[in-house]
Amino acid sequence: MTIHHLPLLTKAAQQKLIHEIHTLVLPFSPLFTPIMKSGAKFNYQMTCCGEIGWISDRSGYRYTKLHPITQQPWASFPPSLLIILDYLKLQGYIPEDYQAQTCLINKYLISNKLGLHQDKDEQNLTAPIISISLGASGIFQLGGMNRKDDLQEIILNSGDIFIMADEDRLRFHGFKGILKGEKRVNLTIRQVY
Ligand code: MD3
Ligand code: FE
Repeated sequence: MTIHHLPLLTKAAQQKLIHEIHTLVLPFSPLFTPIMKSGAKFNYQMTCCGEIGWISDRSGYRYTKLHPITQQPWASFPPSLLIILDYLKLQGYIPEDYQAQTCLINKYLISNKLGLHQDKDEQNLTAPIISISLGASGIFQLGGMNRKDDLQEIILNSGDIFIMADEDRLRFHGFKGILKGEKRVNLTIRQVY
């Protein structure tokens, strides 16, 4: 098993990160509601920062260099995020040569959820995935390699960093909903290629 669940960020660090997202990311790469190939809307809003970003629209899921609405490059990683990544490297949680190419920002309100899925739109399926939870606590579901495998429920609290590597990188997972509070922001950092 190569999963780390670290209650790492202090309240001050969480606030700093949220402030940077509000001032350095969202004005340039605004939140939007992705849609599926079918035309059905996802149940939450999202955006990205970094050299590329994950999007979903009527053409399907993919990584793009431009924000789908502004048609501009995605905002840069905010400084706090770069510092967190350096710390995770220094502590050996992620490899020294890890290249954080994108950070997906998902914003959930009460009753928003994300169905069970695998993350496999990336060319590189061996680089770890790093998730940072901010705001309301929520219930995360972690399954196995098959959709029908038993699900484990894990509470993600504000400031938690969750790292999936090696064989756990391809486990089914989803977000069941907010447990306490009104809005949750999840940052998912990936090396895509
Ligand atoms: C476990 N996001 O963006 S983050 C996603 O709460 C996504 O927004 C969820 O799943 C959210 O793709 C969960 C934690 C997470 C991310 C990727 C994983 C857990 C994972 C990949 C494999 C296993
Ligand atoms: Fe996922």
